[in-house]
Amino acid sequence: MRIDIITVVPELLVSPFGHSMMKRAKDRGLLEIHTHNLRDHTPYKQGQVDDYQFGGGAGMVMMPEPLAILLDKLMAERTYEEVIYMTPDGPLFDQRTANMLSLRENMIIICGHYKGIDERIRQHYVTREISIGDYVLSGGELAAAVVVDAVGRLLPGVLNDETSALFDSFQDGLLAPPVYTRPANFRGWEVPEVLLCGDPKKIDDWRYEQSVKRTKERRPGMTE
Ligand code: 6GU
Repeated sequence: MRIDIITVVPELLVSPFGHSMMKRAKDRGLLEIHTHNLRDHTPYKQGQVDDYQFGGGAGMVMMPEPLAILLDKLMAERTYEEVIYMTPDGPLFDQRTANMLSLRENMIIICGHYKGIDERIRQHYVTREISIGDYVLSGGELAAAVVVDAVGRLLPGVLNDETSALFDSFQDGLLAPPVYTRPANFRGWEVPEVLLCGDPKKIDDWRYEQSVKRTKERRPGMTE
């Protein structure tokens, strides 16, 4: 999978992709991430990429021209399956969307800043908008990192135990059950006995019960 990220703060995207799962995905050639500094593509002086909004009001808007220039350049090099705009007013990101995006060959992700990007870019280039939750971040970069992580870990060969994504919270519409490791007795706090009984059916049943209980308590509405 190839992901091109358009940003005015490329520094924000260095660290999230340099470690652990994302590093493994890149090292194994399963995921290629290209970040593009929008300021390198503006026709305006001094790297200007934003301007005051028509109609007045506080806050700057990202101008259409630098974005269109960079998008045209990328789209002339290959066909992209998605042009995603990260924005708090987009549809909420969830596991279903992550699963779907993990099947794409490539995508462009635009990170907004200030008051966002000129509406005409949304109308004429963007194929999908994503918010990661109902709160406002100062820019789309951290949100893009969340999406890339959630999608990247689903690529075949990224997880060490390939089956483990199948048992993630949300994959079956339920939250994951509690997990325990050694020691069985830590400061007098015991691991549930059923996990030590060696009967896979009993253990599966217990985990399922716990998942349902957790989901009802923490995500009422998700089980209905
Ligand atoms: Cl995608 N961008 C920004 N700036 N804030 C957000 C967001 C995105 N998702 C939630 N808050």
